[in-house]
Amino acid sequence: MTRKLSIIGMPMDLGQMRRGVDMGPSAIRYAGINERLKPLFDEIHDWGDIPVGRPEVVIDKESNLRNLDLVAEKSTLLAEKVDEVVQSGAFPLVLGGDHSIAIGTLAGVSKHYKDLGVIWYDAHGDLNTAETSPSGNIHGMPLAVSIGLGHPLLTEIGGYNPKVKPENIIIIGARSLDDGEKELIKEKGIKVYTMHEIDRLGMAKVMEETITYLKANTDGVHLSLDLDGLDPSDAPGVGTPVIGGISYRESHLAMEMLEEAGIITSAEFVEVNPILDEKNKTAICAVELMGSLFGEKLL
Ligand code: NNH
Ligand code: MN
Ligand code: MN
Ligand code: MN
Repeated sequence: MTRKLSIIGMPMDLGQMRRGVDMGPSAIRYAGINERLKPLFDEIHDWGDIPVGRPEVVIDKESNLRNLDLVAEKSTLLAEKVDEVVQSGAFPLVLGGDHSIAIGTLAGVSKHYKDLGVIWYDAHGDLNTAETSPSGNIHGMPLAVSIGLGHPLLTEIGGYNPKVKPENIIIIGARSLDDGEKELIKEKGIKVYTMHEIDRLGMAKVMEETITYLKANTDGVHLSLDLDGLDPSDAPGVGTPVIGGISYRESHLAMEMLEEAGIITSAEFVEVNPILDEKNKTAICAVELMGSLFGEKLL
């Protein structure tokens, strides 16, 4: 079977307030994604960017959902493209953009699976709703949207809802959870490996458990990797850095174990903000992690 990769850029910064993350796809391409992944696939097609433009930001104080209409509109475009890519038999790799882009990615991917698993690699839970969000920023909400919680303009993208079952989600790297998110995690029984578990068990054990669980319970797995899951010393170019994160080496191990297990069926790398970065370090880190995820070997 020919191994095909489709790259889709989603230059959207509307899910939060720090502009610059819209340049993430450019920064990741500049870091050499195409050349790096070329030896690992039979075919790579880079579709370029979904047209997001640079619309004026709108703050809807009443709904506590910043840029709701625009995020919904642009996410729908992404969902359609991702859907098309999955149908074509290629692996969809989406480059962000802030994490609100996951709403569109999951809307495009999840209809192709009965039981989609999600690995949410992030310092944050992204499980807020308008009611619990401290910021009104939609990039703090995509995982809640994927389980059907949030504004219908977001949860209904793609015409079906929910996209993911709470029991099919595993969050890795959490160390900054809002009160409402903590409650939701308990209420829905969402599995979370916080930094505490990663320190205590080690990344190898965390990934073994994650892989065993997802293999047994899902028929496809989406990896949503927020670069702020890593420690800011390894990935400084992110809008909301949180100290005490997953290391560069632990992250490579995680990607290598996922590759060995062969369970990942779609992926996105988000929150790369070159304006806040140091010599494109974070985009380079993203590309290196992709190398491990798609089968680059040390020897
Ligand atoms: N939890 C905060 C919020 O809802 C921060 C979310 N920021 C992120 N998430 N970068 O990954 O606004
Ligand atoms: Mn996130
Ligand atoms: Mn985050
Ligand atoms: Mn490696």
